[in-house]
Amino acid sequence: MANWRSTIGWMVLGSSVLLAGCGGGGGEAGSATDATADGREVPDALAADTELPTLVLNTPANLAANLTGRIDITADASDNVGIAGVEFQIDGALWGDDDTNPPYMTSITTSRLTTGQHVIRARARDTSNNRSAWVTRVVQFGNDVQVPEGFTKTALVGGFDGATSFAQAPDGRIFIAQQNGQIRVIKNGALLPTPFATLANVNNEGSERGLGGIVLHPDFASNGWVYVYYTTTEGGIHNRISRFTANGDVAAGPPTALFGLPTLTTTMHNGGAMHFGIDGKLYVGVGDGGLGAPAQDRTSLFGKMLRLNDDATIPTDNPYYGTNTGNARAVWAIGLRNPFTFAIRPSDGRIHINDVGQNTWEEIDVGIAGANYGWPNSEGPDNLTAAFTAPLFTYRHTAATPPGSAVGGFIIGRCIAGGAFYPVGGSFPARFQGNYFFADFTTHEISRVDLSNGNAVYAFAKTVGEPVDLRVATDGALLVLTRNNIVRIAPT
Ligand SMILES: [Ca+2]
Ligand SMILES: [Ca+2]
Repeated sequence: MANWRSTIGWMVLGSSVLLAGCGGGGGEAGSATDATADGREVPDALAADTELPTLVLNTPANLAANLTGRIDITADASDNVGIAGVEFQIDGALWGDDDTNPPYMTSITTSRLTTGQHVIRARARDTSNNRSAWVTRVVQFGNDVQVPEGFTKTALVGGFDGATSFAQAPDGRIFIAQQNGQIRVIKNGALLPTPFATLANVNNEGSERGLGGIVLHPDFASNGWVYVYYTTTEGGIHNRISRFTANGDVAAGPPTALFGLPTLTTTMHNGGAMHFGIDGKLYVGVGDGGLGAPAQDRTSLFGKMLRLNDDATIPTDNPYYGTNTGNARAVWAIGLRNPFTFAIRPSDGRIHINDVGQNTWEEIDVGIAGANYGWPNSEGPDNLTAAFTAPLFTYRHTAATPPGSAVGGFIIGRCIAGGAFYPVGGSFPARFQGNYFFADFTTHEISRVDLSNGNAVYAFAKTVGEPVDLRVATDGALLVLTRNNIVRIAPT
């Protein structure tokens, strides 16, 4: 059927190409020659063809859902002179060679790519190498495919009790934070029986309090510093950043408390993610504590990204250093609900903040000093004003009507948790490099943002367990931390 439509389409368009070649069909052949400025006439063949070709993508339909089996991607193209070929892309990468003969088409067996959203594009090229704009179709593949063709997914290490965050040392060891306050170490692929440390006086009431974040100092190999973010009962229940020093595979002693956050009044939205920027500063995601409004108060530490020196003193170039006082001088960006995870791109320091949503939307925000991401006045694309920095990408909690038609397309979830930039030069194929990967705790899906193709988002993988964190490992694999194990995804 698809081929038939394409063929008929070409026949119609082929006629129009002929008509165009005949000077509009008037028989006058008026375009056979053109006058130059000095009155000489030159044949058309020597005049540059600057008119772009056009393309119509016939199948699949935009927002086609639950596609299974083999699907045809079919297009018609037309041009004032002639079509040289049509290029097809799937998820931002060329799919096969140019089709140089009508009917223009390619096909894909849907089971080759992960179940979920994919983006199909086509454009035409004329005989003078002019190209049409890309024509895009956002579609959803069905089946039950959990990694794309060419990748394998393996359960690396399990046995964790409520994991929340992880970090990898340059020597390959992986440090796991458990919500109950225990820090575990994976060495040579095995979970060591003796914990690195067990925090005293941890409060892990509700589903969100407890040990929520762990990060290693950039010079960990020489100083052994391990930072944790956890809810302590000491001095009133509040979140705290403390620092251990490693002695081999265990902590040398109790941690040093470095930075205290305000007393908590609910168990919700504790944040806890920590990473070092390429500026050597410690960035910290702090939730709104279930309170909402303080996220808009730049003098409150709730609902913020903080920026600290590695000894938890406050950098004097922070955006509110001069206007805030005390610990509030650490505020770096405001208007967040629960930035439970974020990521920093090693190549240039770009920051993506994953802010967990309340009513309708999950969002990825680009980290900017002094930015206001809107919460609780704004969530996702709703109620944005000029005062708020809009998300880079946002996806709904429930499907739109029709499915895929709202911002975020077919990506659905209720709790964004885990983000990682895949580096250029890593072991993944080129089309995955430079992408930003993020996970959703509730759907177990891992998607990727194609930053070089208009931030299009494609389904990448799905795990059995609930993802809480993502990391690109030292060997180039993508590691997914779930509540009870680490899943390793890498090219076969
Ligand atoms: Ca042309
Ligand atoms: Ca927002």
